[in-house]
Amino acid sequence: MVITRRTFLGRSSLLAATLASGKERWLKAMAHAVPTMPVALDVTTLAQFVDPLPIPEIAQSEGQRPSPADPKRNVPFYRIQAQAIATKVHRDLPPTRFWSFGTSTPGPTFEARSGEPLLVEWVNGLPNDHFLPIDHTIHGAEQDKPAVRTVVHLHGAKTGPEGDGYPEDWIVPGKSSLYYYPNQQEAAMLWYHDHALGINRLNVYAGLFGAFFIRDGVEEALPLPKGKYEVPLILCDRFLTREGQLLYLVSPDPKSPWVPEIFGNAILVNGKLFPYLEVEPRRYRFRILNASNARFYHLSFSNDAPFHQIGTDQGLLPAPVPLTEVEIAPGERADLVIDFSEHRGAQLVLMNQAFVVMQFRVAPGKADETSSLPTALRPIPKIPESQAATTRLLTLDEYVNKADNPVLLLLNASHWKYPVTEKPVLGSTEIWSFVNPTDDSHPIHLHLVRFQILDRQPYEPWLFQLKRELHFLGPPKPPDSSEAGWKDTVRANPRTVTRIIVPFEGFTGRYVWHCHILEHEDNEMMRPYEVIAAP
Ligand SMILES: [Cu+2]
Repeated sequence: MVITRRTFLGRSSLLAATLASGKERWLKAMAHAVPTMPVALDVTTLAQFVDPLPIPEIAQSEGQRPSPADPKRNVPFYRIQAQAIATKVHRDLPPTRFWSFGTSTPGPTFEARSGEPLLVEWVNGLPNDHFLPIDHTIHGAEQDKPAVRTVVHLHGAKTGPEGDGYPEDWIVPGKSSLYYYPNQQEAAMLWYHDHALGINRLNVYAGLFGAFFIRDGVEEALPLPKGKYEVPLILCDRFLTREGQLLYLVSPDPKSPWVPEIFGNAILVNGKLFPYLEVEPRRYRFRILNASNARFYHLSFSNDAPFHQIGTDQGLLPAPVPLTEVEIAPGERADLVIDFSEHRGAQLVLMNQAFVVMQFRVAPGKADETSSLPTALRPIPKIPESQAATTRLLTLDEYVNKADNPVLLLLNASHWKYPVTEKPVLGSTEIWSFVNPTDDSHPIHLHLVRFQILDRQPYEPWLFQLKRELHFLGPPKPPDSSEAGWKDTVRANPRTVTRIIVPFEGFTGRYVWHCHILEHEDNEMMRPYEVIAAP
């Protein structure tokens, strides 16, 4: 008999956080799930590098509207509609049905400038029925809720709470929301995506996301590759049916189809499977976004070509970091510079461990090189720990059923609906310590703010479980140099305490923090928090 999440909740104590291996459980669950599923397409049977890499179009404004912050001032107005589309992910597959913002997935890329606000009317033009499996036992997705709901969050944006895309602020087909983005922040690659409570994983899997760049003078003064030499690479993994349609896996329990994680075998780059990009033998800047539901990428070139990481979630690093592999968790961004002049006439394959991602075809001969790699990028003043007014110890909790399958994930053992417990004061700085007893790395994202990673330290989970005492098993490890900049998403690694230091700036109001594995987030690994005014 399969124990559903609901029966589990009826029988079990919520204190029974598990330490068993998440991946093993997932494989077990999949072994049961497979017979009930259509067979996924084996993408290795497809020809590789037959489609050029698409570049999402730039979002175009539809005139000006008065700013809600200052009605005497007009700001650019955009109107973006979520809608059903069909588009080819590969030359040899029929068009795939997606839900997208605009006419492509990823949706159009916003080009914004720091300090120059804009307005977006997000329109829900989707059909009334969902085409992916809703789990009505999930909080916020109960049978009485409309099947199709969207709300847009601009990940990484310092935005007022009314425009942040609170998960309960969803709208149904035929409705729209007008959101104001002040863009009072430094140059960075942000991204917009659906955030609807209880079905976020399905809406993002369906294709509802896109990139949003903020530019500023500091970055533009640097001699980095620009224009056509700066390319977004938006990664997501999917399963496809043999007919080339999106396949979202389900559990063996038809009443509760939620699965703990999805790792698709088809890695799409800007919406294409195994694309190629023709490049000149010179430097390029690649803005990489992991828009996958659950997959962590470990990207490298087939020939181990070196490259530099110059930025992370919230903008430039203090200095370029030489690498041959970059790790990027769901929600994270990596800003890379690679010099193809050392690979004239060669074909480089970007790999995710054993998976082929895409190909770069380097032209022979010589190219005009107008860029260089500065030794210093942008100063990042380190926030001293002494500046923190409060330290919060926050647990990441995973609950399993008798078959050892995860059935629920919580932050600090608290459901979404529990009263708000994290109430930082506007203008204050806090340390948040994520205590992770699980065997999964959880990418934790806080809305509104940017933060710095202090350190990660292994600890003994059982002792913490029993006595709530932290016994460390090794010294604290500072963040890697490739994540030693401003972040908005942090990998909270297994059996580790991960500490971040967060200035709460910008706005008061209700926001959320959550795990960016979307299956976790939907199944309650998300909590509201509230920035309050200083007394
Ligand atoms: Cu998680």
